[in-house]
Amino acid sequence: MAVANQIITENKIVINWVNEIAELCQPDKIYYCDGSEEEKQKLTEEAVHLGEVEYLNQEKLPGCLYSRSDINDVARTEHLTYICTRKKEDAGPTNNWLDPQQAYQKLHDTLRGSMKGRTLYVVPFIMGPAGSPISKIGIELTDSVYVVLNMRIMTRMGKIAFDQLGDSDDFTRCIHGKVKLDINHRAIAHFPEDNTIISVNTAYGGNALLGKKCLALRIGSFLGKTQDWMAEHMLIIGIETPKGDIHYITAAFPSQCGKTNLAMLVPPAPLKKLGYKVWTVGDDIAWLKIGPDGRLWAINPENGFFGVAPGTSMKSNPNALKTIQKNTIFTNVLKTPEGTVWWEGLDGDPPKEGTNWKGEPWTPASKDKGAHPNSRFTAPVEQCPSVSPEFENPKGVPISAMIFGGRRAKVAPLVYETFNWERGVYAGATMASETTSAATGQVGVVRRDPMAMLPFMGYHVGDYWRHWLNMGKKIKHAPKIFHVNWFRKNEKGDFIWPGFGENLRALLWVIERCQGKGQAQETPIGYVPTANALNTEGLDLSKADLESLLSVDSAEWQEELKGQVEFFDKVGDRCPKEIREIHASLTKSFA
Ligand code: OXD
Ligand code: MN
Repeated sequence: MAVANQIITENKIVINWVNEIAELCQPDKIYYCDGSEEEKQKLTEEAVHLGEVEYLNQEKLPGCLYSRSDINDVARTEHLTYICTRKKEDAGPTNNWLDPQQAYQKLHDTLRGSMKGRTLYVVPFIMGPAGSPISKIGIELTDSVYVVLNMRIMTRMGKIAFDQLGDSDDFTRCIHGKVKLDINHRAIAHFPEDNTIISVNTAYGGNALLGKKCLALRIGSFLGKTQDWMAEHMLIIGIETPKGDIHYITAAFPSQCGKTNLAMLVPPAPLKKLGYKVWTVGDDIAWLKIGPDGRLWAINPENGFFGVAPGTSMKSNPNALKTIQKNTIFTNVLKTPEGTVWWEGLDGDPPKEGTNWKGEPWTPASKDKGAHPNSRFTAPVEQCPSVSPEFENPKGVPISAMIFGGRRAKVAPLVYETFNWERGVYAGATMASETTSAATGQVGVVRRDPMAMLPFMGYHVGDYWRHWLNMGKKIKHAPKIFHVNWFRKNEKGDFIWPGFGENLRALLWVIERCQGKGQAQETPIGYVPTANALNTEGLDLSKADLESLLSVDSAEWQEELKGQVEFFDKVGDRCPKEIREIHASLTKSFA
């Protein structure tokens, strides 16, 4: 097989593996990515030539590219995502399982000869800052130049990764083949026991940028269990107080609950005036490890944002809009005749015409949406105006608080502090979100999504909860664990809490509690702020609204507890006894 450039590593294990996969896939060429600027230019030209991307208006959006995916390949396909552990029971009841032997055979058959006429790109990458004791190396072999261009934004990609790897074999083997983008033969398969991922017949980011969900969460969570660390679906922010000290918080929310918005939060005017600032470390994934000081330290393994475009506006997320003005890849949004982009929910009037995500002519009168609801931007973290000065720190940042949250019209109060680590794990394990009518046609259907990891746990959910409980015993100075709910509604069905930047007000109480301050009242689920403990200056919020936001209603919680136990039954024998015990104790408290 011809190698199109220099082989930029001497690692024999890597070279042999690349050759083995090339032998199987039969590409015309093998290309080793070095991650340089020149290479970026060259690969962009190649991608334009192949029709995988188009240039946008380079005056208005310098360095920005546009891509449209196959219309059957626009989102993660959870039903085609597999955890291939040797024992079926180790994948657990929330994952699809395939026998590893059979899966390798089937996927190798799919890949055989599938890269004829194409180039096989070798993409070495680091998840996490270079040289970090928490970071990991992956190497993705892909026949998609779109994937390469995205990976170069989303990870520290190129020679830097080979340099960190040296001659070690400690890297995740990631194989991605577009094949025919055939949904009927699509599979995203994880082999946690072999540190290997194979993804075929897809090019959608969440399925094909293998560093993200596949490595950083599914394989990462498995490695974390065996190596005493944690891979979580969490944003990381630093909140700077007027005194200048910075408190770092991680937060897990299910999809569509505003994680990226919270990660880039702009303080509302009265809090900004007081001197509060928010720093962005990550918007989607946190890797957490116990530091020599006994605290939990976090890095963002990613180097870019792969954010949902629709709904991103100056109101919801001004920092995201500022981040994506250059060097960004837009996928499946609307393209205007002048080569700019648009999506539903962006500020201002829609363009008079454009080409929609399917490549069809579009006007505001069209029945179809201009941008696909899951259309995305891929942008470098370093371009974010609120990027934390600690973003590249190999040590990571020390975590004071961890937050779980869901979308609940009732039940969960605006914010509460759990009594201890175990109770915090319980709050995460029982996380739930209500579906919206837009998504399912049914309002208020509660879906359990433990720790927002339901589709991302690389092993049995019960063992994952056990790992959380074990970690609590090992962390000397564990973060406090909180739960938030920005989505409570009044009888009229309107949101009570204003949300967006105002969420900082609840986070300030969280920080106060970490400092042993912040007034609270005790309830069976934990400590809830007293009505005067939250800074509500300048908010249009009546006393009754505030009381309702902070209420913990016995009847609602009795119902909630019934729903929780249904999920524990599904988890089965491996549901930790501590979880069952807390459930029993809560049931008693609310009786
Ligand atoms: C997700 C994402 O699907 O971050 O959670 O893309
Ligand atoms: Mn996510």
